[in-house]
Amino acid sequence: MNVWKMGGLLSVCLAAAAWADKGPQVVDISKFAFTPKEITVAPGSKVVWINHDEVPHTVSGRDKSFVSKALDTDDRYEHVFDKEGDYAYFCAVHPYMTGVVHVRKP
Ligand SMILES: [Cu+2]
Repeated sequence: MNVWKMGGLLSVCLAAAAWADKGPQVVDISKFAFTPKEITVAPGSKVVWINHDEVPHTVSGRDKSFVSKALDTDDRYEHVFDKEGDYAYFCAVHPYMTGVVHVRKP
């Protein structure tokens, strides 16, 4: 294998590592909304929701693959998404609050 090829492979590996090492993706729950409303993460990524409102909210997956308890102020809920797909969720207390987690290979 020549040096150029190795360099190319190395940068691909580094790019993949950088993606995986981004740490948990945070969704803020504030003013009765999920922000950002849509996020895209790589398989195996952890997503953390934090409730900044003074009222309880939940994070409830439409397919029920992830469902939080009622989150009080400053409570957080985390879930690791292993499989690719589009995961729509809502707040069970306020069903008009919706969001989506897209899980895609980088
Ligand atoms: Cu809510």
